[in-house]
Amino acid sequence: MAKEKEKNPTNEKGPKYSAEDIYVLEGLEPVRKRPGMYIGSTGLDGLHHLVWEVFDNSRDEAMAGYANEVEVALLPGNIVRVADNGRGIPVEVHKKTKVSALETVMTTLHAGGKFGGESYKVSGGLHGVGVSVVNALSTWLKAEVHRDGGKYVQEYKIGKPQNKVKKVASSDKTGTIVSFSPDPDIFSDTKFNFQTIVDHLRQQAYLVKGLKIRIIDAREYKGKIDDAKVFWISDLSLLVPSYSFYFEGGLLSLVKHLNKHEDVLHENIFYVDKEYEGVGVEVALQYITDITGKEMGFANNIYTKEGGTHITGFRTALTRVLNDYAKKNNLIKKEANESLSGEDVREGLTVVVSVKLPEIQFEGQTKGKLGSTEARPAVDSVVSSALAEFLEEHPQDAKKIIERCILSQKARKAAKAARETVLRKGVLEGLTLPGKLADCSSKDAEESELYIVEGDSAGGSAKQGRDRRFQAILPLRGKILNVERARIDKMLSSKEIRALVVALGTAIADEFDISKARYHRIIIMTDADVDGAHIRTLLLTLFFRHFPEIIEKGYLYIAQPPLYRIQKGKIVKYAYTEDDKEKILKEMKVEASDDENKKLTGINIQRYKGLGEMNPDQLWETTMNPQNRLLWQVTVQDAQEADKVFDILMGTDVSSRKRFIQSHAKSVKNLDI
Ligand code: 0RA
Repeated sequence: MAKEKEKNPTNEKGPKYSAEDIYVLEGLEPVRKRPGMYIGSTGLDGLHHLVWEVFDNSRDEAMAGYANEVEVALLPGNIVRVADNGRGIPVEVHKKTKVSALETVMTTLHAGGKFGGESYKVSGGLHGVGVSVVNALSTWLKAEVHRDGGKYVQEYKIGKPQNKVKKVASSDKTGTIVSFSPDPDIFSDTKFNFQTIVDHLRQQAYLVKGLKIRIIDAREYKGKIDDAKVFWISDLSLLVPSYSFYFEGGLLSLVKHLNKHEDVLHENIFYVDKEYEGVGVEVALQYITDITGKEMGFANNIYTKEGGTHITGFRTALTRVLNDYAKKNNLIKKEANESLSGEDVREGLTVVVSVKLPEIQFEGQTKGKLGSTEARPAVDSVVSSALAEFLEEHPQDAKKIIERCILSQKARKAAKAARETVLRKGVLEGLTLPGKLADCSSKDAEESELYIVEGDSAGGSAKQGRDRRFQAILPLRGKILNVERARIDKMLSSKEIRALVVALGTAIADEFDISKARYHRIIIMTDADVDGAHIRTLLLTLFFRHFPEIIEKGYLYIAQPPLYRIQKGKIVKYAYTEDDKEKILKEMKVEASDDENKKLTGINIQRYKGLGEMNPDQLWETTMNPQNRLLWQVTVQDAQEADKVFDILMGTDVSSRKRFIQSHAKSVKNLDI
């Protein structure tokens, strides 16, 4: 998402105020002038930021121990309504400003949360800017406070109060309800994405254990919604989409959820939630048998995708505690270089680390990295003692974990040795070009093309149909590609992949040299079906992981074979998409028909099921001849995407693989993977 370019002249996080200055009124005009500075962007990210901002205030009230329920409802008229059962924002008239505290909070920049000073004030990170910013960017906002036996209401338009805070009814409840409608003059798109909201709030529910979060999508509800009558929208029992999240176990529940479809190595999940010198530290972890784990960090409930000091503290503690335990129990030898490395102890680990800090600092390219130095010793200390205790109390689990780490270490050592052997200078270069490769006669890489073709039969057609001057063909059998992608030695133990690496000419890993590439066009040619998509995904992943420069240079392509051959008399046309087919048929003056492979008014439509069905001439004509062919240049993003779906396609979780293939079958056909 594009971020605003302007920089705040005084401070990264906004103008700096001391505690006394907070009562100096500042209008909301700066917010409307430079919304991006306060909410990141005026696109969809910024729009949803409004919801997070209002939600965060209610969530903080819950974290301070005063609320346990928050309800977020999308209402007709593009209204978002957030209700909590906390203390209610104070409404009494403020000494200095002579206006209601509620009005001050709603109309003053940076006034949010400055009242309850001693409470755990954790919102604020990148954009914890206060609800007044939401008010400034809304055409309409209504604040409703239930406290001291009354219900108090104030409404605003573009941040300006429309009435004094007034008591409109008596109430036996306490809490705050904020409803707002985003200003279309500010946002390029004001349509909220329900799924985005659900996903974000589910994550928040894991991060704040014991908090009940309800999300209701009543935007399409046709009847009247009289929300003044109820505190919770759910009391109206509307038949609309809704979700409820409540996780008693906090991060323990999250790790359980993340490992739901995994084969777990040990039953007990390690969990700790403790404070250390003013820093809250919550950590949960569990190993899985697969090598791909997950490591997630949060700081003040904000996801830190680039890690930071909390993650560093965790890693240090994990490595030290596991080594100490292993040595103490004679599971590894005490002398040096038997120690488990950080990589050894993190293989197959699912862990979530969440810290709560009174002051928070972010750094890194996208401000996704925690910089606060106090998080590191806090997490290190809390995890060190709690994890040591966990291992003592669960010797069975401990044994499995250490054994697994030792196995990772052995595999890593073996991989390193194998890699050194394989890569020993000259080994790959010394190999002759693979027998399966039908090379081109040109030695000029710039004009040379390598077709990587699925299957021997299609490979045969391609060899016959090609222009041998500049086109080389390497047939690959897909199944053999199905190897462990993370390990270079295992990968190179596949004859097929070794052949590919030798053909490419670039070598691999430390020896990789793009200038030695033998072809500047490397073209993946697979069938337009699910198997073809699978093999293409494997190859994309292989290039993404081990030959990223080839992709960056723009050398990698995907061939697009036609789906149909359409013939009328002497005219033959090829359709590469369903749209193409419609167009061609229209030109040939027939309506599209489902009656494929039948002659309709002298028109013959042949559907290609695989490359193998094409004779060499047709393959040349449709897919290899530079004059006619359609090539898709692979971008790093395409490959990254493939790498992501790789786990789904190759992982042990058969049901999600099936679901993926079913839901993507169509796009796979269009190479839209
Ligand atoms: C400061 C003080 C008090 C309540 C709140 C803030 C508060 C703010 C929001 C925003 C959304 N929901 C909220 N709930 C509470 C109360 C101080 C007191 O009563 O002593």
